[in-house]
Amino acid sequence: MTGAGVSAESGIPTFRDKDGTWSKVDPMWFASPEGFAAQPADVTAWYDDRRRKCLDCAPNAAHHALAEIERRLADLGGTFTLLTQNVDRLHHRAGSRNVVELHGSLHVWRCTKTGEERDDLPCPLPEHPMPSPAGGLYRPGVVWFGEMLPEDALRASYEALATCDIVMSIGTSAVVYPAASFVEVAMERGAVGIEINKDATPITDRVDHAIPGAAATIVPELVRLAW
Ligand code: BV8
Repeated sequence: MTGAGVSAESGIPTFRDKDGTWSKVDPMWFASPEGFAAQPADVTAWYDDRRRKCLDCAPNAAHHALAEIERRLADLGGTFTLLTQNVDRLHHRAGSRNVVELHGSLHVWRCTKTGEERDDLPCPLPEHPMPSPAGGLYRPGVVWFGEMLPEDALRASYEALATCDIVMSIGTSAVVYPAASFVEVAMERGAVGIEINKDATPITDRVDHAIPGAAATIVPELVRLAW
């Protein structure tokens, strides 16, 4: 499972590190249905700006190494499921195939009236907020606080957690639920738990192997040592 720390070395600010994405706005308000309802223009502009920055960034060595793990395990008849809290799609751009977007994507916009989703809207949007043809607005296609995660993403997650031999938590502060519970869900049934993160988190003392450091350094090293 990955978090914003995996994209940090691509130049995308994390959420909770100092100068992070959320040091500039109140996340519990901006990343919430109530915030969008009260300030649709500001919230739309904030997400549109983050989307533009993502498009200007490239996957880093951690993204590429995770895509390589998926390929190598497939060659051995194994499976690798990449659960990501990230909304930047850098894993897809690095070649990962079996990606589960737990919190949606900055590249998707959803009509508030019909639920229709688009990932082809111009960047930047011509106006904030962006009206939809059905007479609603296009809202960011991400999961806000207080919103359920997509059912298919939750199902794929719990299927992977129920069968994996190894569960890795990479670049996440492990504070946002239900994703923050995933490592322990897998470990409780016998998976080996590994954390790769710059700072200690609430799961650091609970995993089998806690490896402090930068994802773009450690994940490629993991691949080199394993193969
Ligand atoms: C839900 C999308 C049903 C939008 C985001 C149970 C207990 C307590 C609370 C709850 C609970 N269940 C639900 C809740 C409420 C809430 C929640 O968890 N609140 C927390 C804050 C306590 N959860 C929800 O509302 C979820 N919905 O469960 O529905 C429900 C609802 C209400 C009540 C009950 C049940 C929805 C959660 C999704 C919210 N949406 N974002 C957007 O992106 O704008 S969350 C946001 O945080 C992002 O998605 C982000 O991915 C996620 C986690 O952050 P991280 O990725 O971990 O990033 P962070 O900056 O925090 O950490 C980066 C880490 O990387 C750091 O540790 C750093 O050391 C490290 N790092 C930095 N650089 C590097 C590095 N590591 C390695 N290498 C580096 N180079």
